[in-house]
Amino acid sequence: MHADLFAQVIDDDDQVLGEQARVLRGFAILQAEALLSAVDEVVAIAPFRQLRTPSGLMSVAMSNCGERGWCSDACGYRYSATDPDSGRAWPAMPLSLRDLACRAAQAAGFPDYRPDACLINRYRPGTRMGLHQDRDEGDKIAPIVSVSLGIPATFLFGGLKRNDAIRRIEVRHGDVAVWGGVDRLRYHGVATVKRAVHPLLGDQRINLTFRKTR
Ligand code: MD3
Ligand code: FE
Repeated sequence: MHADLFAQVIDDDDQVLGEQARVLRGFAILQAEALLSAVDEVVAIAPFRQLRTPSGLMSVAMSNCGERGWCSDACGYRYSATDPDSGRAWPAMPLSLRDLACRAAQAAGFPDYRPDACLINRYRPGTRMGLHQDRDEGDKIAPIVSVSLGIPATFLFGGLKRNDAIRRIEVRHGDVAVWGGVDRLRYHGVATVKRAVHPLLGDQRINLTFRKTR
């Protein structure tokens, strides 16, 4: 058990994906259980739901915390200060989540990170996220920080144009990806998640993405 944990923390070097894009292997592993309790508190107030987009229902289930949350319906995408399902403000961003995101951003070369939103994505085997850019945020230079928890997945990591070559990056429980600056608008996605079981999350993968939306 502890041998495996060390293997993940030490053996796998941090991965440089671009000039300003990194995967910090195992960066969140020691905080994972605290992060998941914080997520439980958020989703007790703002439950996971599958959003509709102009192109159909998403297979990923989502929630948000922070000042604003990412929303989608048949009309399009936007950030909203309120949860459209409850009409109330999104739950505040728990300090444990915010602190982890800021430390990861700093470790990847982005000091003074001030995320105002955290999108929480839940994947089950068979779930995927198609290739897209994150461009609904007002700030397109500040990094996005992504924390992977639970069963593994494959990030699809492309370029600034949809047709650029795509690298496949395996991400596991505790890995944190940070991309900002010149790499901020790269196309990316998540390949269909394979069947697996994780001791803390069963057949789920939870991904947290921290954003600066204004
Ligand atoms: C971009 N979520 O919610 S970011 C999203 O796993 C979203 O749920 C992904 O894309 C998820 O908008 C996490 C995937 C990713 C990874 C590395 C990147 C995007 C990247 C590196 C550079 C640019
Ligand atoms: Fe994205």
